Amino acid sequence: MQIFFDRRQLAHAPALELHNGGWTAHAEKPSRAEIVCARLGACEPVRDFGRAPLARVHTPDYLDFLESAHARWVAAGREGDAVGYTWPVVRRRPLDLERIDALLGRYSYDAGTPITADSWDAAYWGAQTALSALAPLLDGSATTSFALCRPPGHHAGADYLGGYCYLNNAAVAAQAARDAGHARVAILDIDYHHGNGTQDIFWEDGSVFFASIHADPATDYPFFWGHADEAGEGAGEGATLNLPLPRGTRLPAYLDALERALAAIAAFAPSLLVLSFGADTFEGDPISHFAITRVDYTTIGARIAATGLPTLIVMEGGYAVTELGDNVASLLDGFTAR
Ligand code: SP5
Ligand code: ZN
Repeated sequence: MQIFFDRRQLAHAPALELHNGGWTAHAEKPSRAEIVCARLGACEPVRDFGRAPLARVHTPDYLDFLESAHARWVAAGREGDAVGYTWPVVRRRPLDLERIDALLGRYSYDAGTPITADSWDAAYWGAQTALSALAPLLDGSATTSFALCRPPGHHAGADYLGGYCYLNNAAVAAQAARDAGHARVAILDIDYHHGNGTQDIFWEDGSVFFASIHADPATDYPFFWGHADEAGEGAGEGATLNLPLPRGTRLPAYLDALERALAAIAAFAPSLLVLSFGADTFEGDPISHFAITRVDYTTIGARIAATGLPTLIVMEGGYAVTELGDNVASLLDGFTAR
C-alpha cells in the first residue's frame, strides 16, 4: 500500500491545551506521526495541489485567518501559542472585528487547539498529504492508500478550528474526489471522537455520505455534535449517520455499529470511500475510553476492505504514542489482505 507523508507537518508542536481547568501538555505531539512513519517504512512524496482544493471546503476568510493568526498574535505583543478565550454563542453575526482575540474566538470553538508559528504550514501540508494520497485512487493505479496526516482534521469545519484540527484533510479529499467526477463519496469516521467538522461541512450535501462511530457525546468531547438524531438537513437529509457508543465499548459491539454504518454506505452506493481513522479507540489511549485492541484493528480494517470500495485512509487521532505505529500497521494489514 502506498503511504503518503510530509515531514513539514512535524513543525506544528503546540505546548499546552486547556483541560479540566488547567493547562496540560498537548496530547497531539509530532512524535505521533514520526512513530507511524518509522513503523510503516518508505513513504511517497507529497505533491502541492495549491490552495484551491482547500477553498472548496474552507471559507477564504478562515484560510486567511489561519495563515495570518500567529503573526497577528506576535504583532499584538504576545508570546507562545495563540489561543482564544471568548467565543460568540448567542446571536452570532458576521462582525468585522480586528483584534486577534476576537478573531480567535470567531474562528474556533475550543481552547485545546493553539495556533503556533508553524501551524498553517503543517496543516497546509497535511491537506496536501490527503490530496496526494487521493491521486492514485482517482487515476485507478491503487485501490487503497494511506495519508499520514498531522495535525488531524475531522474537528475542523468550514470556518473553524478545534479538537487539535485546523484544516479538514478528509473533507478536502472527499470534495476533491467529487470535483474529479465521483458523483457519490462516503466518509466513514472511526476516530473515538465525533467528526463534527466533517459533519458540518457536508451537512446539507446529499452527494457526500457521512457515517461516524464514536463515543457518545453525552459523556465525551465534542459534546455538542454526534448525537444519534443528527441526520443532515436539506439536500443532505439522511446523508449523515451517527452511531454513538458507550465508554468501555469492545470489539463485538463496535463491529455491530460498523455493520450498520457499512450497510448505510452500501445503500448510498458511493464510488469512493474516505476513512477517517483515529487510533484513539485503542484500549490504552490516554484520553479515550473504548477497549479496542491492536489485533482488533486488523478485523476492522478487513471488514471495511470487504466493501470493495477504493479507499483513502486519512489519519486522525490516536494518543498512545508508543503503540500508535503498531495500531496503524494493524489496521492497514486488514486492507493489504484484499
Ligand atoms: C482528532 C482528535 O482526536 N481530537 C481530540 C480532541 C479532544 N480534545 C478534548 C479532550 C481533552 C483531553 N486532554 C488531554 C490532556 C493531555 N495533557
Ligand atoms: Zn479523536
